[in-house]
Amino acid sequence: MKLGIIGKPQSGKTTVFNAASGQQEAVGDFSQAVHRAIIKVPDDRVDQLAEIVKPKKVTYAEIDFLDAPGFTGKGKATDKFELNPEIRFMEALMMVIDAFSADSDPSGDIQVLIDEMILADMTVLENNINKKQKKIKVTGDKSEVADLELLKKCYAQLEAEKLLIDLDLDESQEKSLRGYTFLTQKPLLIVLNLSEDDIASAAEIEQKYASHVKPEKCELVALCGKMEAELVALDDEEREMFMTELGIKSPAVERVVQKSYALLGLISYLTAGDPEVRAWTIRRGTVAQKAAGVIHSDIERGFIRAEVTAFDDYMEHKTPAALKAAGKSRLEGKEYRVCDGDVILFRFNV
Ligand SMILES: Nc1nc2c(ncn2[C@@H]2O[C@H](COP(=O)(O)OP(=O)(O)O)[C@@H](O)[C@H]2O)c(=O)[nH]1
Ligand SMILES: [Mg+2]
Repeated sequence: MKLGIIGKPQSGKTTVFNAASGQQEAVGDFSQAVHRAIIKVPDDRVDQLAEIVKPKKVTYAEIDFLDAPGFTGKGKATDKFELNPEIRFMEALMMVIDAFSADSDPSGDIQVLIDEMILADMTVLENNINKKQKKIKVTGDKSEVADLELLKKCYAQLEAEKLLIDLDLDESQEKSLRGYTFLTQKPLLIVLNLSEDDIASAAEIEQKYASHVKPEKCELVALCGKMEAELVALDDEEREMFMTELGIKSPAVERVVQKSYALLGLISYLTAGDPEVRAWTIRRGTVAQKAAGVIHSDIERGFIRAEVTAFDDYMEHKTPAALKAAGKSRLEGKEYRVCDGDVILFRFNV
């Protein structure tokens, strides 16, 4: 999964990036430096499974994380407005909002950034609507008309200050829009970057902004990026002590990762082989044959069946033989919808 950070300059993007990735990139400067990292998705189930199987290798699900500045924070295009093109290829966006400085205005900033996203998408649409209109005029190609209508519908949506993700589209429409990589069509995770003094009231602050939350479209987390970045730089023992002192159970970045997962409708299934215990990322509702393709296209192509065990059953019976004896390991066909936490062994033939 690819997650890109956006936000006003000095809102704490790089700070949150550091906190989530364990990197130590310079913060507080106005450089337009681009940072990237791969984050492991913390998953208790992977750890527990590894304790039983004792594999040579343990692999968690991963998120590609990109900190690429480019928003003006003014809600409008300027001469300098230059969006990093990579941001367009992210599957979801994380919007970091300054809620720490004395004169912060989180609601205002959220609106300003959404305006900027809308504007960027309208620019792309204008260009493409013009091109298509010319093409239809010159070639008389009627097959492009439906596409043109769709682009116009998108434009009207944005003109009404609404997001493309809120449009009701059928599958073929979704598909024909995909190539434009519109910003407002991406799921959005809003991170309210709190001051140290507000850490204890993070939950209430999230409640206060709950109106922004739309399932599978927009999520919101409140955290203190600065404290989180300090936390991740400590060793395990120090971190435990520090967290107890502050009265927090787990670093907020773990919740960030989990919320981004939920936002994209992602789940993990697990494999528990001899060399490796591993979590694999799929979209909720993915069928077994497609899920196998995440491991290797050969397994998808040569799919025979999936031997599936629920995670809790695996923990109870512990070995494939015991699972079979207890009837807790089932054979599923290619149309089986994989569940979060399923432990799967694929049988295939190529
Ligand atoms: N008090 C406080 N300051 C923060 C927090 N997050 C970032 N800052 C400060 O805000 C400034 C800008 O941070 P930076 O991450 O570089 O912002 P960016 O321009 O969005 O990447 C730095 O001086 C940070 O130390 C926070 O959670 N609390
Ligand atoms: Mg930065």
